[in-house]
Amino acid sequence: MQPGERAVPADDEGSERRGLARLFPQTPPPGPFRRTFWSSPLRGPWLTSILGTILLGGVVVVATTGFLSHAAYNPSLGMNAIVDPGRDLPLTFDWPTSPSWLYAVSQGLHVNIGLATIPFLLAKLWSVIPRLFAWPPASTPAQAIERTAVALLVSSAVFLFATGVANILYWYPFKFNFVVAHYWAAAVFVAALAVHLAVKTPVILRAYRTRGALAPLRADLASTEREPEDSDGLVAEKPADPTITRRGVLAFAGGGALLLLVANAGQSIGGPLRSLAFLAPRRQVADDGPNGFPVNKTFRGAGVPEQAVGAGTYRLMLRGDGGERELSRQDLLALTQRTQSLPIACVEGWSTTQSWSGVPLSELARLVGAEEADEVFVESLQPRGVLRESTLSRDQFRDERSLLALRVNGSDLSLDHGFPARVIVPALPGVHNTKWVAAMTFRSRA
Ligand SMILES: Nc1nc2c(c(=O)[nH]1)N[C@H]1C(S)=C(S)[C@@H](COP(=O)(O)O)O[C@H]1N2
Ligand SMILES: [Mo]
Repeated sequence: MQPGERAVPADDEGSERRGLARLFPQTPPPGPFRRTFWSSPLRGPWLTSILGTILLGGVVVVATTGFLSHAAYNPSLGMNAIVDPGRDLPLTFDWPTSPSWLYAVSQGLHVNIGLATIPFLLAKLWSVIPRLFAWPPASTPAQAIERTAVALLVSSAVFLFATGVANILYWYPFKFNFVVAHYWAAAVFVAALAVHLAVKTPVILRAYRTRGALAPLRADLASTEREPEDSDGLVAEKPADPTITRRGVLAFAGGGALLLLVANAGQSIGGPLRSLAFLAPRRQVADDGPNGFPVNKTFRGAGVPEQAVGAGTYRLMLRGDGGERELSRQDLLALTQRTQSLPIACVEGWSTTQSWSGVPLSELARLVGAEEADEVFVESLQPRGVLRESTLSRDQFRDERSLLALRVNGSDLSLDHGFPARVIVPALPGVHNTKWVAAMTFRSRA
């Protein structure tokens, strides 16, 4: 008979097994529920601790920048928030306009560190997989609560990474709204992680204290032995011979992380690295002229009516407390022009810095006596979709670098980049740099 399959005489049952354990048959079901099924000699509290520590570093960066991105959308303004602001978490603040690269860096970290974290998440899950089949599933109510938190932690983590990767690939195989689901899953993840850390910190510290924080990495294959028996059941009862060292496991996961970084980071960093990013959807650009930088949604894709952008027909509608103005593109070109080097930084993690020229938004506010307005509501000629509008804060439209851009890199904007006019604001998420602007309404909040 195998250890862990010990059969206890029936009359012993009541006395030996207490609490919740009595709800389950004493003998574990066959297969993965038996401890002997898991035979890797590497598993144990130390290996799980080192993988967990690296993973923690990654998820702290990803969660922080994730909630920062939500704040950067200025969810309290207009319809910026798809997550209902009434039921939002109190985690937002006035998103600044400086430094202008703030959102590009924050969101670049979110996406790229997120990708690099995936191999460590998989390695960590592999290291604890016997726990998934622990028998009985819970013996005490405290254990049941802890295991529920772990179930929420694992499922929210898998959900967040899977939906995040799908989103950066512009692939939507699901019916629910990505932003809402990703946001609330993140809230569940952070809460479950807090419980998990509270429970596991003593276990981690004990593993580092007894085994040495890094000492087990020094063992070569011949001296790779299983960890001492633990109460969590991670250590194999009948270990097989090792086929890889513990440092080999870390190097394998680290190599995967590096590969994912090379495959994607170029579209966030730009320059020659962009073409190297072999898995990044925004690594290629259609032309190499002044408008040769990534396009998120094309003119055709957005369904902007062609006649609306013609020289004879295009009018920008400006509204403010001090009146209304209608301006043709010629009128706009006759106003103060300023040139600014500013990034477009998309929530999907790619960014690109270009030299934009156009009319300062503060100048447009002045034209309709709206310098003191609280916000400006921007609408596109694009007929449909949530991306056809955005609302900018007062600090954003009053920043002297904020432009209604008419030209880029010394040429007229291309149709795909928003001709006749588009918004460019420092540190603003790309999505709110509205293209094909039709109207701007400066307004005060009641
Ligand atoms: N009207 C309109 N404006 C838009 C979009 C859009 O789909 N429609 N896409 C936004 C998004 S998500 C980004 S990242 C930037 C990308 O600008 P680009 O296509 O010029 O690179 O434009 C923003 N402006
Ligand atoms: Mo975007």
